[in-house]
Amino acid sequence: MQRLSRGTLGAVPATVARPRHDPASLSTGIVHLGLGAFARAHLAAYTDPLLAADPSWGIAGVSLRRRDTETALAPQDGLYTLAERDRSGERLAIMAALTQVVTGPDAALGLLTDPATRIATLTVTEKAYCRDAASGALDENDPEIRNDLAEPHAPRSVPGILVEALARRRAAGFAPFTVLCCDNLPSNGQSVRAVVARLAALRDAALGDFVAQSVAFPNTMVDRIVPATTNADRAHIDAALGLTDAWPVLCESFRQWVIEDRFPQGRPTWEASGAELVADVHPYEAMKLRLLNGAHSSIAYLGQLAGWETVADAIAVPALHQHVAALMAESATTLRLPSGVDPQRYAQTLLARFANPSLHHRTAQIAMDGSQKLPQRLFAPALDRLAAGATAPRIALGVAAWLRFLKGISDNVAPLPLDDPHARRLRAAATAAADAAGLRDAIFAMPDIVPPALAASAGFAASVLAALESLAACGVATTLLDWNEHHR
Ligand code: CS2
Repeated sequence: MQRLSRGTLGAVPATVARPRHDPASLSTGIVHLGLGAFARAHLAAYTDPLLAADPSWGIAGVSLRRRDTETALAPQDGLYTLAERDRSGERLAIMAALTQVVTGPDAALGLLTDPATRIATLTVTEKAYCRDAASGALDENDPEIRNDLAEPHAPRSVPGILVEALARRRAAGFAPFTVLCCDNLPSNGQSVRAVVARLAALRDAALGDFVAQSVAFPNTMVDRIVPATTNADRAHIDAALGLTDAWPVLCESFRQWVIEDRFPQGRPTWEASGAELVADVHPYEAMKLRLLNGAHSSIAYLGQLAGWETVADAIAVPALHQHVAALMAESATTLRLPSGVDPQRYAQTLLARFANPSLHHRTAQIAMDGSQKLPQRLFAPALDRLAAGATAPRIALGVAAWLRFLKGISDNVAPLPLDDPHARRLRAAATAAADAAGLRDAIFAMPDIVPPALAASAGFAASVLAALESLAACGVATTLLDWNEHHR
């Protein structure tokens, strides 16, 4: 079979949507760091239809470490298939928004210092920002950050690469690019600004002031469920195309992008693709992180313990469905909702999206990097509930499931691998704990992960302990029934 590429685009069947622009006409206006499946299903999908009108917003994609994306997509001229799946079926489209696909910090610096680059977009996952997860401050002890302070011109971390690129542009008299974080961090623009400005200031006070004053870091809320591509997906797409596509991306048809409109160097007209450009992203972002992602993480840990492989498998269990709905209702009380949004409708839509049977979104995928995700997904709404004098039993169950997951043994005594930047420390503490209280106390004593104010709440600690003891004694299924009966 021939490979998908510019030269074979003509062979793509008419049932597959093709780009309306000539891929060869593009120039690079955006440099994207972290070219994973999510960015290819979200940023690229919003940008692709705009390129016929303005080909100067092509995206150069950079993978910072692994060469596998470049190996897959460079021979395809950056083209790949996007498959949107829902209950009504599957729609395929060839995406042609990438001008090039490269690997490594040097390649990133080369692109970021090109004066034609006006926006640097990022989906590098939470841990790549080298933040202290609980406080959000730059982790100055992170080995990569120490490296980037010692060798500022050969950076390895994401903050280090951004600082060095901004410093080189400043020295050359080029305007800085806008930094658009598309990761699920709280106040993501502000959060990234804090770590980048701090690292710049540690290098040189004037550079720190420049980053803080002259670089725009708009906040955004990004949303689309994009499971990792499997070999079965590849085979399916190849058969549909009649061409080989080494790395297609599958996703749900739903998508949402809310962006703070602050782009001093201009931006694509993303609103023409359905993005919402607003003055204040926070209400959208908190709603999404606490309701969608908070539910996702809870489902992931409960699902891993119970042996539910995918989100759809888990949400099909009535007791879990009921628990997730109650969890969303609990967390929703902490939100300042965006105007015009009905939280119940939003929650219903989420439950329907989770039930999408064609996505095969694995609970193991979502369970990764819990130490980086739970602060904004579960700990923050729990703290807000406590501050309002309320309890948080549904959130406590998700936290307990995570704690038990850290021990690495499912209800059926299957091993559960731990993929987390703090895996060694977390697993060691969880394994050493003699009982449920010891497990909770050991992890709650890590202030860079669990906010001390939450750990110090006797009521929350008691809820977590009750959930942990129930999970240990009766497993996930019975605990859910019990929670649904006792925490209405
Ligand atoms: C998920 C997210 O893997 C995870 O942690 O919760 O990737 C989620 O699918 C997206 O944020 C949906 O927009």
